[in-house]
Amino acid sequence: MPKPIDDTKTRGIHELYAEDPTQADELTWGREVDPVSRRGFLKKSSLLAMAAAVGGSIPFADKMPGGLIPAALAQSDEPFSIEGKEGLVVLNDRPLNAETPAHLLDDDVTPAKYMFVRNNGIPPELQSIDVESWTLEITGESCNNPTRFSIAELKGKFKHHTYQLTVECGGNGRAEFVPSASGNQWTTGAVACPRYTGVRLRDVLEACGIKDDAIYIGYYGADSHPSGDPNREAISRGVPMQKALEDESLIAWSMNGEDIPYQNGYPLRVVCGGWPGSVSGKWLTKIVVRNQKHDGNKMAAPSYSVPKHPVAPGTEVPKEDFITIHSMPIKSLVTFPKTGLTHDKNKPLEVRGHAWAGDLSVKEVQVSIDFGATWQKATLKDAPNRLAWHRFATEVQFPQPGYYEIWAKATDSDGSTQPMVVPGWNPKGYLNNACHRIAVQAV
Ligand SMILES: Nc1nc2c(c(=O)[nH]1)N[C@H]1C(S)=C(S)[C@@H](COP(=O)(O)O)O[C@H]1N2
Ligand SMILES: [Mo]
Repeated sequence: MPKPIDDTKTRGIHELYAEDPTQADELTWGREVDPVSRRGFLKKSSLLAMAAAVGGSIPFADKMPGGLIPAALAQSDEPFSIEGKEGLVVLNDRPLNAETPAHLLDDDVTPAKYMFVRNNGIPPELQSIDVESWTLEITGESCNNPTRFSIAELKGKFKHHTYQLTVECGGNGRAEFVPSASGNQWTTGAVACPRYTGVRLRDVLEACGIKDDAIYIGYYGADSHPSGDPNREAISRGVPMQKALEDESLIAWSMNGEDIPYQNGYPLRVVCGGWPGSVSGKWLTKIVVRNQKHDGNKMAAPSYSVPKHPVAPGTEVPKEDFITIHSMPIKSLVTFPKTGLTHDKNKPLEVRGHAWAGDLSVKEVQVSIDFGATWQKATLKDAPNRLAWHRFATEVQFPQPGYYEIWAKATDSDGSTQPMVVPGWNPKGYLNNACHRIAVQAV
């Protein structure tokens, strides 16, 4: 047996076993330790440090094989990263969901690598995606001439349009609701505003003939339901005809002048900016024109729906009392500086970010450094086009050293302003547009 552990000395658990050769021989884990990786942690540091790292003493420490990576560290210490999306915080890996820290959203146009990923199911395998043979079918009971287009045909037959479009998950900000709502615990990073190129949904639908009774469209994608059941879609949502026929509603094959990233829907996606991201179907294979509200997976309440009337936190809401979310509410994000900055109090500090307002535009952004007691107006740029976010910027000056918070508050063109506190609790935790706050130390 190994000797009793003396955790006051700086020596690794592996060394404890090394004093007993019989025991050590059985320790295959121990021999696989890579000294330069975080696994080396166990070799080089004391049991005390390991206990601190896992958040408590380890009563059975003497039974732990040398080099064993405590599960607590294996899970948290080695951040899982998505190819091409380094820097995103993974909230769930089955299905994959990852958000972008606020300071990585500072670009006017969100780079592909910083666009969040929200998957409801299992994407089609990348190797199985063949752009040449990919087709989009336009059909449904309210489509006169159901047609199947290759991507080359879409590109050849219809005029190309490029718009910068805000895509925000309806559940962005969910993490702040109390009582908490199930689902990805998004903080602030399920939003992006890249530039999409494609053809107008309207042009394609009109070419196929829209019947007079058409009221809704629905999309289908090539991803599969997490259960693997081929008869269930991962998600199949849509928008009322009026939204589908807007100039900015696109069937896009390109993002920022390149192929759409695999996780964001390569090779083809719908983009309807300003509405919950869930209406912008990825890996697009089919659009149906409907004479009723589309009834695909996640169209029905409580998915992407909120109570018709305000409810007390924790209330159980009957299905018939929900309405489907349409335009997203006014919101803003401070993207510079990064929260936690230490700043020389004698110098002004530039503060900047973005504000967006669903189908509306942004009228004003204000910034506060005194917990909302006073506000200063930021400079606000026009959006490059409808449904794109606006850039805001200002300078703040700290009166004395100490801890400050920078708060940003936007107002939309209808006069609605972001709330200071988490707004209307709802069962699924949608539409949290509370003011974003970041921390700064002035020295
Ligand atoms: N086919 C398909 N389309 C989809 C989804 C999906 O899981 N499958 N997720 C939706 C949701 S809920 C959101 S918020 C956006 C996210 O887009 P992104 O992953 O490109 O950021 O895609 C939407 N379109
Ligand atoms: Mo979403």
